Amino acid sequence: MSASRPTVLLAGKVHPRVRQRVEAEFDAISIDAADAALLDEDTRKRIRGLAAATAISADFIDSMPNLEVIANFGVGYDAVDARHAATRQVMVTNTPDVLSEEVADTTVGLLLNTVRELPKAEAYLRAGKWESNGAYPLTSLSLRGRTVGIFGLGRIGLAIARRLEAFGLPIHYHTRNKRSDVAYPWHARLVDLASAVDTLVVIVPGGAATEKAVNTEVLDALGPQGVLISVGRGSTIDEPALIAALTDRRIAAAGLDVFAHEPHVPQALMDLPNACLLPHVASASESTRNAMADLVVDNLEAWLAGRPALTPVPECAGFDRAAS
Ligand code: A2R
Repeated sequence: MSASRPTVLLAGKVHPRVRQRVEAEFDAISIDAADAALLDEDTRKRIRGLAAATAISADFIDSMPNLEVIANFGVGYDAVDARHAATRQVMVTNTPDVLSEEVADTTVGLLLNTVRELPKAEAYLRAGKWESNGAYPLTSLSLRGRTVGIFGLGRIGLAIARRLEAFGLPIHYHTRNKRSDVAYPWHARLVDLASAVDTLVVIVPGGAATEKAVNTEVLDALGPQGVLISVGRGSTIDEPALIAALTDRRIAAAGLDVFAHEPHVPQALMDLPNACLLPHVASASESTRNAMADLVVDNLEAWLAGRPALTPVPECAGFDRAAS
């Protein structure tokens, strides 16, 4: 330990670039899980910064009396108790913007894969069936003629909307607050958005306010031609309700990159031919994950050097560095 180097805790499976930079720039300590029992009291008192790649509870925050900043890897920080951190004047940062375009690209790919069955068509070719059985069957679904509803028109939602607009598709959206900078029709209720469209893209944050928001009522409003694409958080979808709707063909298909209990994916979903499933890869390119890693460490560096955080979460946006 060096007196001039603040102590930073690496908790969970941190990205290698976060680890490398934190070890080079700070007095680094690593633990596999965010569990206070893994640290002795003296160590807990030394910790001023935390690079988080796992859930961070209020108790864990309280176990470190001199903690000043929690830098979350990812734009979604529902696993960090930011409200509690804020009451203790602990800054929480996330990694917005640097992943928006990548996630939007992946979302369009997932949508196309879901309606045009491209992964299945490739598997058909690789299995030699093109040669033995002839052409892959025509897909019952198409992107043509669809109307898209975006649930969550924030940074990523807007990047998705702009792409799908270029595909010639009308866009509607639902958020709590109507945006004044877009002309897309806004729906005050999610169920009304689902009724107005046949393709629903879910890109809201996780947490209590959105938990199981996409339920039976919303899926039935989407209807039998409906396609659900979920790229925000698995907690936002009522998974059993979705499985039932796909099984009964009350909606046509779903493309999912996120799940309620990752990395577990219910067998019932895996068995469904009308579900297109990805292992939470929307932002998972080397370049985008490196940019996220850099933003994590840049936030730690800034805050621990007495400068404002680069990307504070809204709960901590008003913190005055000089006052904390
Ligand atoms: O509701 P608003 O006006 O705050 O709009 C935000 C919307 N949103 C919601 N809409 C309906 N009901 C809610 N309870 C609700 N909570 C939030 O989601 C806004 O339009 C959007 C979030 O946008 P951003 O904060 O810019 O987040 P970003 O960067 O687009 O990422 C979204 C999520 C992350 O939280 C991760 O879970 C995932 O994408 O990667």
